[in-house]
Amino acid sequence: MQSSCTRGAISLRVSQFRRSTMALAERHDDLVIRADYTHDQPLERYTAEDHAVWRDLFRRQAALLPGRACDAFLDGLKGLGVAADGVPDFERLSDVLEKATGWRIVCVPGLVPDAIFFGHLATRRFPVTWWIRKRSQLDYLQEPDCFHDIYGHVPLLMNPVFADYMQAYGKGGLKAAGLNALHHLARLYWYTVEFGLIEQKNGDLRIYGSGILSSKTESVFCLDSNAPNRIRFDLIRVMRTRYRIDTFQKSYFVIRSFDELFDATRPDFTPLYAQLRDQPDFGAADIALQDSVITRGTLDAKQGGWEAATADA
Ligand code: HBI
Ligand code: FE
Repeated sequence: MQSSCTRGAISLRVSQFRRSTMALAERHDDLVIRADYTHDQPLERYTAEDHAVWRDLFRRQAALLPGRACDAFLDGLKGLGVAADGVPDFERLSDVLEKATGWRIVCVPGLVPDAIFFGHLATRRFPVTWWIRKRSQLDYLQEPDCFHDIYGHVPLLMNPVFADYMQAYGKGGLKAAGLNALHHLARLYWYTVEFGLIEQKNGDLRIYGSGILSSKTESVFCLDSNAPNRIRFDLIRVMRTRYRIDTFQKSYFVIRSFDELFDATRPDFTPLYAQLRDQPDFGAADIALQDSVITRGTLDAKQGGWEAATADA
């Protein structure tokens, strides 16, 4: 089944984390990893094939995303100067990013524990996985790799409002962990940072979620298919909604601007978590009575035939 390339990133559970760190232990046997899980980017380890995989992934997305990705992403990508030619040097990108919004990239071996992840975001450091997928995994991969992390996430960190939202999310994560509410906050991350859509001023729907931006098939599906729901973003609604990691999304939530997102998440979430404790979850495909629906999806199991039709395109 085709799906976006990083579904495992956010659905991290302890067991999954152990499994992925064990796999990583073999891959990263002799890297010197610091207490905050960062290490130097081992630039010398990228093979010609690794660079070729980057190039192919980059070119595919570059052909698809004009007119589909939001302007802030396209501007950020251009501003960063990430090129098609191969896996970039994270330090060089960090220098450009830091001048724009004060963020830096830190290099990590893969998924890191929640507290570590949030700690980095809270201090404006974005953890980026050093390695890149194999050619056999071009379209599907459970863990984040450097193509997802750099191409999907970093361009939007060039946008000042989005940059502040990500830092606030990190601070919120540290707090949510103490309040036993991490699953609610993980849903917010999933439906915004990873799989969010935005309505631009001219009414066009565009992509800003990194899980979509780094996936060839989902970048088309999320806008063109009649299978999924597209629903206006509402903070509580999103935090009540379960998500699927094994298929294209059943529902996308649409913001009007990054300011809307940042403003919605500015208040203290402590009373919201108390409120959420008494409310049942929505399934990933459900429409709620109070939803402002932009498109109601057909939700048919074959996703409108779309997925099968384009899997190998
Ligand atoms: N670690 N490297 C990395 N990347 C992530 O996206 C990530 C992580 N650890 C935890 C995590 N995401 C999520 O569990 C939270 O956003 C909820
Ligand atoms: Fe991600």
